[in-house]
Amino acid sequence: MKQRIILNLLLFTCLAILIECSNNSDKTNKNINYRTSEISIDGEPNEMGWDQVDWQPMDQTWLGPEYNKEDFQGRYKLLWDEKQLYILAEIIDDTLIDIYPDGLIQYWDDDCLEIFIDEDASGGDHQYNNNAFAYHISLDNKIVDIGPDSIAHYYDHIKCVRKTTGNKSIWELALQLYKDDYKIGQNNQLVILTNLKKIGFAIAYCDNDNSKERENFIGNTYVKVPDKNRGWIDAGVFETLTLIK
Ligand SMILES: [Ca+2]
Ligand SMILES: [Ca+2]
Ligand SMILES: [Ca+2]
Ligand SMILES: [Ca+2]
Repeated sequence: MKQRIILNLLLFTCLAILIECSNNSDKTNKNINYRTSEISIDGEPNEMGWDQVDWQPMDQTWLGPEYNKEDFQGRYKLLWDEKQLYILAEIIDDTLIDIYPDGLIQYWDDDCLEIFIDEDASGGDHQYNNNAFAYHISLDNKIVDIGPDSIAHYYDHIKCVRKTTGNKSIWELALQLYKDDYKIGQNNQLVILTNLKKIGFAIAYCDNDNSKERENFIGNTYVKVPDKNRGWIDAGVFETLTLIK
């Protein structure tokens, strides 16, 4: 009897460890490959470069109740070259809505793709500074983040083309990186990317189908703390990725 209790305890411990490991995707040992072909930002992922990298899942619920596969499915790929990071996102969403036409008002409550980038993988607070950026990309291609003045601003750091067929959208993006001393309206120096450079990265989708506020917020990375909607404040929840040539 005693042996059976010990065995059960051991099994339970192993199971708990396995669940923790599967939830907590390795945030430090992921790589981004250098593009093996030119990437044309046209919403058509027909480049050889995209074929040669694997899809990564967007399946971590940051906000909202459970959802089904008709409501949302998301996955993404990444590539880089010296001047930009390339992002391909495939989103299945049953209803696309843009109920707040002013791009600077409640933009997170419309369907939008969100890209989080921390140029030097420093982690830390970025709510009202440029230690990291949280770009919201709307269905009509407006790129918005909150600036150090705590006001939402448009940015031109991302070129994005979305093509939607039925319930599937392909978002193809090229993103330029800037240092934490970035200043709105000034002549900022683009960061030149290099082999083995580490960056902080996360991607998420705000899914709204027929509500005043977004119904779900689904990201790519497991957030340990109970408040999982931390990406727009804390770059410490991003994944650290290494650029590999
Ligand atoms: Ca393309
Ligand atoms: Ca949906
Ligand atoms: Ca930083
Ligand atoms: Ca939607």
